[in-house]
Amino acid sequence: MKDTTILITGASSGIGKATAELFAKEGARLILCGRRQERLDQLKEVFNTEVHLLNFDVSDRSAVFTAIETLPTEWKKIDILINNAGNAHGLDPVQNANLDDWDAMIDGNVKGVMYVTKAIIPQMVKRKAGQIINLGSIAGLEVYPNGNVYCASKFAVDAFTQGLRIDLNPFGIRVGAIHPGLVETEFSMVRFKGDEARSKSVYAPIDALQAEDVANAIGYMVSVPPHVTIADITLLPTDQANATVLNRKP
Ligand code: 8X3
Repeated sequence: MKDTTILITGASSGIGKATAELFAKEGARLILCGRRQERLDQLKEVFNTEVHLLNFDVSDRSAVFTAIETLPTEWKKIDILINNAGNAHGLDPVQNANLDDWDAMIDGNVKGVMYVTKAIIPQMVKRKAGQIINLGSIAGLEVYPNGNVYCASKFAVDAFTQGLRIDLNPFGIRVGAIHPGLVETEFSMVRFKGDEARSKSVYAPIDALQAEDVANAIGYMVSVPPHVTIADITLLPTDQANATVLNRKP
C-alpha cells in the first residue's frame, strides 16, 4: 500500500486508531484526523510510515473544508476515505433525553460524515478513482430501546452511503459501510459520560468485538480487487445475534 493515501477520521482512539495501526503496518501514507492532538502526535511518533495529522472537529463545517483545502500538495490526492468519527451520547427515552446529546450525535455522526465526504470527493471524481468506507452500526440497521436518535444518526449514515454509491457510480468510486455490533472501546464511556461501571456492564456479559476485529474487516474491504465493491459488512460478536439478543455469560 506504499503509494496509497488513506484519510481516517476519529483516528486517535478505538476503531479509528486500530485501522490506522493496520494500514501503517502495510506502509500506507496516512492522514490521521482527530480532536486530540497529543494522541495523534503519539501515533505519528510510533508509526513507521508517512503520516500527516489534521486536528479538527468533523461537525465544524468550515474547519472541515479549511483542513482539506489547505492540505499540502503532496497530501491532496486521497485514495481512501474512512469516515470513522462518531459517538453515542446518552441512552435515554425520547421524553427524557438531553437535546445537547441529540445535537452532538446528529452533528458528529451525520453532518460530520457528510462534510468530510463532500470536502474530499472532488479529487476522487476528477481522477475517477477512490474508495469511501463509512462506519455505520447495527444501530443503523435496527432500532433498539432508548437508541432513538443514535439509531437515527446511524440509519442516516446508511442512507447517505447508499446515496453516495449511486451518485459516484459513474466515476468508478467504491462506496461501502461497515456495521459493527458491540465493540469494546471508549464508546460506552462516552455514551454514559464517564460512568465506568455502566460502561463495563455493556461488554462484560459477552465476548465483545475488539477494535482490531473491525479494522481487519475494513482491511478486507480495501483489499479486494478494484472491480469488487463490498457494499456492506455487518460484523457482530458471536455472542450477539442482533441489536438486542445477546448470549450472556452465566
Ligand atoms: C455501536 C453498537 O449496539 O451499542 O454502534 O449501538 S450499539
